[in-house]
Parts: sequence; C-alpha cells; structure tokens
Amino acid sequence: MQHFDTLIKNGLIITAADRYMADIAIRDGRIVAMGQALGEANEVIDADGLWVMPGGVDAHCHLDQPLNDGAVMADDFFTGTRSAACGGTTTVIPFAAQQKGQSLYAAVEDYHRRSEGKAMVDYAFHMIVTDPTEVVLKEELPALIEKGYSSFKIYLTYDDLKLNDREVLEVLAMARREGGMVMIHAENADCIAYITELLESQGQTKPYYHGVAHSAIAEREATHRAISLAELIDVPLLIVHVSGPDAIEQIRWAQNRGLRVYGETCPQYLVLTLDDLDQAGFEGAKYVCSPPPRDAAAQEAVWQALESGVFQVFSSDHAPFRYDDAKGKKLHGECADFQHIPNGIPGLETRLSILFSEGVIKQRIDATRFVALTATQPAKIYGLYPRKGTIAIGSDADLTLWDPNARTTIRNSELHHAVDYTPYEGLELTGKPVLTMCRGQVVSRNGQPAGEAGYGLFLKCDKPQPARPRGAAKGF
Ligand code: DUC
Ligand code: ZN
Ligand code: ZN
Repeated sequence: MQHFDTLIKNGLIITAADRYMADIAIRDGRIVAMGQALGEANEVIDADGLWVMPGGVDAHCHLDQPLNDGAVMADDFFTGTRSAACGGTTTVIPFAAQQKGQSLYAAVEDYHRRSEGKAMVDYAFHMIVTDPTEVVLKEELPALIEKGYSSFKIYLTYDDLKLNDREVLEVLAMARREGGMVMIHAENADCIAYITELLESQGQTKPYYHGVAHSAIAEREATHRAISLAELIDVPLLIVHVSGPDAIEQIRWAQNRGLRVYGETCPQYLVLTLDDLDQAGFEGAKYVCSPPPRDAAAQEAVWQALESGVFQVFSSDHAPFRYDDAKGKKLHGECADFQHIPNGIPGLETRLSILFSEGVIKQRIDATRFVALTATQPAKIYGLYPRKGTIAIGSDADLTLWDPNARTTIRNSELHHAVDYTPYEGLELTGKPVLTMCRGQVVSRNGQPAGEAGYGLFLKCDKPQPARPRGAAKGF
C-alpha cells in the first residue's frame, strides 16, 4: 500500500477545466496521485462538503515597494503573504521597481533583500521598468528575463514612472526579442494633468475628483495606444487593472483582430464605484486608486468581460497604504488635494472571496472560470504553469479548500494585512477559504494564519508561452 505525507479525501476538485470527486495524495510538497483508495498518509484531511481548488495566484500586488514621495507601504512580505494565505492565495507576484537612474539589477537585489526570510507563501517578481537605457534594454533585461524575471510593468502615466511612446516601442521590441511578458498601466498622463489643473483652479480638490481627473476616456485612449504600439512591434501585451467598458472595448477589438492582447481586472471594479470616493471629510481617500472605480454600468461591463473571456487575469492590485498615517493616505495631511493622495487600496486577502461570492455564488461566472481567472491563467501568463495554478500530478500541492456555504462579512479587524482599513468593510459574502496549503504545508486554517515567515520560496518564472509573438520577425 502506498504511503503519503497527506491525503485530502472526499472533496470536490475544481480546476480551470473540470470538476470531479477524487482524493489527492501529496508527497514532498507535490501532488503525486489522484483517485480513490490511494493508500495511507501521515495526515488525512477530510474535505467532505468542500471544494478543492488550486491555491490562488495573485499576479498583481505591491509589497514593501520603495516609493519616491515619502509614502511607505504598510505591508511587507510577511504581513502581505500572511494576509494572502488567509485569503486562499499561495503565490504572489509583486514588483521590483526600478528608480530612474537605477540599474535593474540593483532594484532586483534590493527586492530580494526585502523579501528574504519573510514570506509565508511562494512568490515571484515582476519588474517595473522606468528608465529603459541602452544598458537596461540590451544587457540587464535580457539577462534578467533569462534568469527567471520574465515579466515587467511599464507606465504611461505618473511623472516618475511614465515612458514616452518611443521608449514604449523600444521596450516592446526588446520583449519581443527576449520573450518577456509586458504589462502596461494605460492612462493618458496629459489628459489627467489637464483635468487636474482645471479642477484645482475651481477648488475641486476632494478625493472624489481623483475619479473625475482619471477619466475613462484617458484610460481608453492609452489602452488603444498601447495596443497599437504592441501591434506595430508584433508582441503580446497585458493591460492591467482595467476599470470599465471603454478600455474593455479596445481590448475586445484587439482580440477580435487576432492580436495577443490580454486583460486584467480587479475586485474594486466589481464592487466599488466613484460614489465610494464621495464621502464626508477625507474618507474618500480610502478608495483612491488608479484607474478609479467607475459606475454600475462599468461594473456590469467588467462582469461580462470576465464571463466572456476578454479578461484572462483577476488580481488584487493590493497597494497598501494606511489611512490614518502621515506615511499613508495622509502623507500631505487630512485635507490634501486629491492628486497628492497615495494611489492604491488593499485587497490581497479579500480578492478570492469577493469573486467567489459575487461571481460564482451569484452565478455570474462558473467555478471553473473562477479558477482560470484567479490561478491557472495568471500562472500560464507569467511562466509558472504547471508548477502553480492547477491541480495535477506533479504540480505543487498548492490547494485551497472552500466551504461554498459559509457566510461571512468582511471586517478589517479580522484581516491579516497591516492596513488600518479595508475598502470592502461590511460586504457580506457567501463562500470561505477554510484551509490553504502551500507545497503541502497548511499555511492558513479557518481564515487564521498557520504558517511561518520564511516558508515561502522565491520562484523563477519561465519565459511564458503567451508572450510569444504571432508572426515572423518584422521587416524593420
Ligand atoms: N497602479 C497600480 O498598478 N497599482 C496601484 C496604483 C497604480 O496606479
Ligand atoms: Zn498601475
Ligand atoms: Zn498595481
């Protein structure tokens, strides 16, 4: 009779493709058998009545990322991954950000120092490229892509981050040559600056006006431009944190043309609206993120795009700033003009439960698509599949057991990040991750941490297949 470390029995297994009843046998952190009457184990977990899904892959979150303006992220690799584990996520991919003038090697080394010995779940790095010098494009990025840092983000907005179109073209051409996956923050910087100045001159400075300044048209224009630049170079591109129908239309248009354009959206675009920014005093700052949440019609468009496959990835975009903190949302005081409020909201721990409850339980998407969006497709798009993102023999035993009937209410006091609020306070949910396992070790039980800092491993990402260009080399 075979002997295993762990057996998970009687659960309903759900992958991106299938749902079926089977037991899962785990040895040395990997899945080694699936079926019935597999043998004995040191530990048997009874998953009767539970759904067994791949652990979540949160492919867009910010942890301990150095910033230029004096703001400090509340979560480091310990609190961030602890929170991820409690929410059912077993792999996170935050960003090693290059400061202008900095070598990318230095940015990656610095980020390793920040993460070393801290993570409770596994992690990989994307890079953020803000200074695409010749050395960066010809030496550093090709070498880093080869070494397992195969994806990076570029920006079309923010003064300290943005690239001009020429720089974007150079970066895209490098990605095509080297097989890297490019993510892009698509908002038109000049449109935002223009509206911001007008609003300021009229005294319209409250957090709500962040949403007005970051117009959906500015997002649409930048999305279309990014797609056109990628088409010119013939390289795949992933548009991150898409907020509504204007940008979705551009992505669908590109996909209908056969372009390898991928889309990501996030919980804030499903359950928040611009009204959340419109609160008494400075409270609206808790919801300031870019692009901003829009309106009910936009939420509906985002649901349709999740359902129909326009989006491949559902991430948190966890960008953790404390509210009542002079290094957080109140960096410039309690009455700061909207453009001085640090951008971003927390969501690592609530990402999966929100999509499970609002999507699967309310029957807007089915459970297999939930798995595809939250685990399998991010793992494929960023070169971690099939080690991560699925339940299969040979894959890491990264599993989340869900009680589909458990009812909870989101309360910040019960979350495990280091942020002093959640934008989802009071949201009632059905469905709860009751056990999270990373490489065969339980890292969370009943929403409480059960793992250790330093257990999480750094993962090298392969060059992703979805990053391959469509055609032969261009004639220029
Ligand atoms: N972009 C992100 O990706 N995250 C937080 C804020 C932003 O603008
Ligand atoms: Zn962004
Ligand atoms: Zn982000």
